[in-house]
Amino acid sequence: MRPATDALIVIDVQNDFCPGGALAVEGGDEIVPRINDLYDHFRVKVLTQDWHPANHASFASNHGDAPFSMAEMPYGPQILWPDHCVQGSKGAEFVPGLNTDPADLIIRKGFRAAIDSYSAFFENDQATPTGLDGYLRTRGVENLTLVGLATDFCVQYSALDAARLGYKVTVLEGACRAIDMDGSLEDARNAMRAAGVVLEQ
Ligand code: VGL
Ligand code: ZN
Repeated sequence: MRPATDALIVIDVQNDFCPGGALAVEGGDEIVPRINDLYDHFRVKVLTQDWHPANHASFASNHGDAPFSMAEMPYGPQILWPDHCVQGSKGAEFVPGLNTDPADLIIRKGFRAAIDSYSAFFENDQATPTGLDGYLRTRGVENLTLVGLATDFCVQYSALDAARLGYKVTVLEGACRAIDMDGSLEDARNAMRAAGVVLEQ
C-alpha cells in the first residue's frame, strides 16, 4: 500500500472513449482490469469525467465543421471533436466494467460551453482551475500516478499541469491508450519526458 501522499488519478474512462463510443480510442476498454487492480495500492483515488453541454465549443457540429478539423478559440487553436461525453448521456458514463466505488472524488471537467478542458487541473486557457489542485494539496498529496484516456490529450495535459504545479508525476502507459493523430502520441511522450514526468509501463 502506498502512503497517503500518493494519489491515483484515473482520467476519463468513459463509454465515448472506448470502442463503439463517439470518440473511440483503440483498445480503450483494455485498461479497465488494470485500473481496477491499481485501486488496492492507493489510499487517495480520484476519477475524472469529461462532461460537456450539448452546445460545447469543442464540438465540430456546433461550428458546422468536420470532426478533427481545427478552430481558433480565444485561448488558442482547438481540435474540433465529434460530439462526445454529453452531460447525462450513456457516452458520458464510466465504462461499465470500471469499478468506481473506490473513488474518493469524481471531478467533472469541460462543463463550460465556451472552453474545452483536457487537463484535470486547468481548462484549455491554462488559467481556469478545476479545483483538483486544492483538493490534493489540502489532503497532503505530493505524488501522482496517472492512468486513463487518452494518453496524448487528457492524460498528457493533466500530467504537464501536475508537473508544473510541483507534483511528482508518473504516467503508467500500460494503463492508458492514445488517440494518436498526426504523431500526437510521440509528441506527448516527448513533452511529458521533458517536463520530468516519468513514463512507466
Ligand atoms: C479527450 C478529446 C476531447 C480525452 C476529451 O479525454 O483525452 N480528448 N475530450
Ligand atoms: Zn471532451
